[in-house]
Amino acid sequence: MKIGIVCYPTYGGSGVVATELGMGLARRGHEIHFITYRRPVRLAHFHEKVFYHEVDSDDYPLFEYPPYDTALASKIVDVVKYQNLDILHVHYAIPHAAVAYMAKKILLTEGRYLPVVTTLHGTDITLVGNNGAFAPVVEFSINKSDGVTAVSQSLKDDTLKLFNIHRDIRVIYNFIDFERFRKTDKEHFKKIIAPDGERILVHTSNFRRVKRVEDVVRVFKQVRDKLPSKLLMIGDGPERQHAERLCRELGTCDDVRFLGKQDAIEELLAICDLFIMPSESESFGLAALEAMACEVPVISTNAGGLPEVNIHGVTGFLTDPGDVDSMARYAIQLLSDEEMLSQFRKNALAQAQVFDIDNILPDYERFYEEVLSNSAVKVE
Ligand code: GMT
Repeated sequence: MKIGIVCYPTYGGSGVVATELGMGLARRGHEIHFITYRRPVRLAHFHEKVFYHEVDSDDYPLFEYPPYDTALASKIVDVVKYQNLDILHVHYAIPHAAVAYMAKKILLTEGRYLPVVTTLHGTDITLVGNNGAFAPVVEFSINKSDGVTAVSQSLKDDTLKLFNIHRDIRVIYNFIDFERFRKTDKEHFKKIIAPDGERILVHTSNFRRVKRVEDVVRVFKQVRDKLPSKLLMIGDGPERQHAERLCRELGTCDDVRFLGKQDAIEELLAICDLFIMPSESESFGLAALEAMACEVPVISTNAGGLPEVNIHGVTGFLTDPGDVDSMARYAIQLLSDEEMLSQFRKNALAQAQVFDIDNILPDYERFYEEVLSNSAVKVE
């Protein structure tokens, strides 16, 4: 198949999933055309079946806000026509699903039907999408897509609850590539971070409010009061400065390292003992899955789709959002019991294997085929 992929090219989970999906589909013989405003961060290597089309929206003095949506729609029309795409897969509803609808309408005037698949990732529904500023367009463009997927059952349920949707939504989970995410021996590196054999806790995110990063610091403070330990904070975003300030207030700075954005996250996860994800809302929790694939158990909240990934008492523990004391209690329990920790590491890996890229990618292929066979040319 010739597949167009539209996504955010940044460090966000939706862009990561879109890029890994495209690369995986290319390895399976499909021709993939990424259409974005910048080369996606994980699109690092050349592949003969992968193409990248950059959207450039000209800066003109009249525009206070450059009309990106218009530029993207024009680019989609151009790529579909000249690369002869079979299907377009857009990731994150805003604005991609609406833009895809516009491109589809333009192509219809030329007698060409473009089947569009929209994948809902989380905040496009739970935080941003149901905000009055976007809701009518999100609802309309979900209903107008030829196929819609959600990354967890929880996100599907939320979508049906928050919007008036009269079409099916298929759950296709996030996935993990074990070629990259697996535990490797990084003992030398571990000695630098934890020279006296301290336990290593880790958090990775885009440090947005929804991630509750200050809870990570508070949990760590309680753990470190009981056990020699270190904390790695990976990623960057608006809440980072608050977390750093809190470290100073709590006197934990010597044991906390803010590493900023990192490309080789798997190398850092390889030395960690426990992943903390205290999110207020989380449709799936790809970062937790990446940790589990590297045999790192997870303490997370029970928000959104997290219980579909992290199994309480098996691969880690779940608490209500904001329940820092329970998170700390579970962390101390797990990190002070070598046998339990080792069992949880194995369980985490086994659960991560359910989401192996080789299991999930065929679901997308089958879904594309279904959508293609259901798509009939219709001019509205
Ligand atoms: O906030 C993020 O984690 C980024 C965000 C995105 O859309 O870029 O991630 C969402 O999509 C990921 C991939 O499907 C999911 O694994 C994350 O759980 C989801 N984030 C939230 O729901 C907050």
